[in-house]
Amino acid sequence: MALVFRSTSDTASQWRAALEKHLPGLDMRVWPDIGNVSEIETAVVWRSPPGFLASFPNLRMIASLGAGVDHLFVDPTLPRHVPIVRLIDPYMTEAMSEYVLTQVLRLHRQDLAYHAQQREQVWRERTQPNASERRVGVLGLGELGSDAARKLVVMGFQVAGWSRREKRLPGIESFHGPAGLAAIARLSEILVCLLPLTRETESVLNATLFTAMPKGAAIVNAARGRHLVDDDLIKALDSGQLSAAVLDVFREEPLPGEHPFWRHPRIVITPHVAAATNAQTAAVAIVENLRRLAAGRPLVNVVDPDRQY
Ligand code: NDP
Ligand code: OXD
Repeated sequence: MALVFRSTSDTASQWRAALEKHLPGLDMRVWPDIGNVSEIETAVVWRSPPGFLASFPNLRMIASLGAGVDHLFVDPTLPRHVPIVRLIDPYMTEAMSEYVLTQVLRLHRQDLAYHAQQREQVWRERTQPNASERRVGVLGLGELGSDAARKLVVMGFQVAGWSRREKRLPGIESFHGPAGLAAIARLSEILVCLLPLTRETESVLNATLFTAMPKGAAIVNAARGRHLVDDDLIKALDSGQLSAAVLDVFREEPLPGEHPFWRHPRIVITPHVAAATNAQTAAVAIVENLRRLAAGRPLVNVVDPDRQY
């Protein structure tokens, strides 16, 4: 069974070493040296161009090199009969929770405002609530969102979460469905987005949501750039409706030099690093599915193509 590997980052040699550690003798072909396309049965990809996956007539599994699979659904020729598996890696989950905790604590402790004061050499104490007085909302209670929400509870925050289906998680006030979105927005002083990008969640971070949030609230978007309506964010920050935004993901990446986010004093930018894929640990999840495929056993972490996540 030959495997084709194609990524936008230069990680093929790390992946070869990581996969061969578990599967010595693996026939891994790195694009563009892929040989006979009819020999390819599995594809391990990140942002492959439209048409690439459809070029393998005997494909039996598509594995995403990330947790998100929106990069696959933008391809109109995506072979719909081939199962898609996504990455669920405890290492990545921990990394995302570290990011969320870091950014929520920064916002909670008014780090941006103190940075601005430092630049102006202003010595002024700001009113500081405790975590137990701060309400944090998490959009998306999946692998990543539920871990981050749980750790925010441990930090003492009042935590609420939003999912598609109803959920019960200890210590977390849970909302679901379209009506639940307005409810969680109303109470979230800090709102973290960890949703998959689907036709239902695109542009969910918009003017209506920002208006529903408490005045002076802040957002953290570590999911996808297309969850956010960029102009709506700028307007909400400039009007004071929102006080700050931490953004790890953008509609266009790298973020173009002329984009107003770069220079906005109340926007913090990180370059899509919240939870980078780690070949060593992620290979374990991919190998598990390669073994299952070879043995004719059901795959795990399979994406529902209708839901797009
Ligand atoms: P999961 O599929 O495990 O979880 C998705 C969650 O979103 C679920 O709780 C799901 O609800 C909820 N959801 C989906 N659609 C809706 C909707 N229409 N309304 C309300 N809730 C909805 O995904 P992960 O937690 O593994 O990953 C989330 C995203 O994080 C990825 O898709 C990716 O885009 C992003 N990501 C970003 C990284 C970065 O470095 N910045 C790194 C890794 C991932 P339900 O539970 O009911 O199904
Ligand atoms: C992912 C990502 O989806 O890194 O894994 O964005």
